Amino acid sequence: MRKRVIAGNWKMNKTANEVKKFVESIREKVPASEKVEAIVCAPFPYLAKLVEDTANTNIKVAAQNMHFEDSGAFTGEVSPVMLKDIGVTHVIIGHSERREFFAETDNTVNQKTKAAHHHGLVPIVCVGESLEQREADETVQHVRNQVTEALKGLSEEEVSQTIIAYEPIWAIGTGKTASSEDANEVCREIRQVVKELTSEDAAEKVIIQYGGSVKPATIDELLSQSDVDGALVGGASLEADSFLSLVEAGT
Ligand code: G2H
Repeated sequence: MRKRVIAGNWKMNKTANEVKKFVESIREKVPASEKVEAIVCAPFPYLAKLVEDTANTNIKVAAQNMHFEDSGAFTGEVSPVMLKDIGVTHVIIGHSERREFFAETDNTVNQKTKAAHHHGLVPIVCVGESLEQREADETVQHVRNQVTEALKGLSEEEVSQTIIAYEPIWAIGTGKTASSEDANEVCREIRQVVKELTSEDAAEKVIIQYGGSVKPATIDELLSQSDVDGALVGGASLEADSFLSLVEAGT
């Protein structure tokens, strides 16, 4: 039985005071459960304090991006070594906003995914098609390619410990959610690619999330699908109550 993973991606939102209030209102309420893992993906300036403030709770802390190099002359970048050093456990890699606005490619996504594993961070690798690709019936091929490129050079164990987030670009922040059947179809396809690349065992273990306008009202149906193991949630993860009900849906 795979764990459900609910990750709140705050994107470029919140002040330090808002982060403090958010953590205060959820820290005792996130359930200790074998079934669900709760992660907050915060902007860099808040990560170290968040790790401190969530110690001995059931909340894990993730970064939203990182560089693949350990250190060096990369002004403005943050390395996996630094994230690990402060106690971050997960990192989002290749979110479509990074691919679109910050020139992330399948190649950088692959390098970052490998670097994350190398340093003991769990990568949450984002894939997903544009509206044009969906309308041209290219969704499956595009997502299969993205997954294949992202996982290149990873060991079977690393693949099985990767989280893959399927986020159709046309559903991100638009209020349009893929139907749970459509989401499941692509998630199933992702599991199939993982199986082809590695083994049935790795495919059974890999966590596949859906992301794109997930709300407390839509999460139950998504989680009832065979191949959707959780959600990567933006807008609806910003408010403590909403985030909590998303996590509770996974229990
Ligand atoms: C997709 C998602 C979080 P939202 O980007 O990764 O955001 O739930 O706001 O569509």
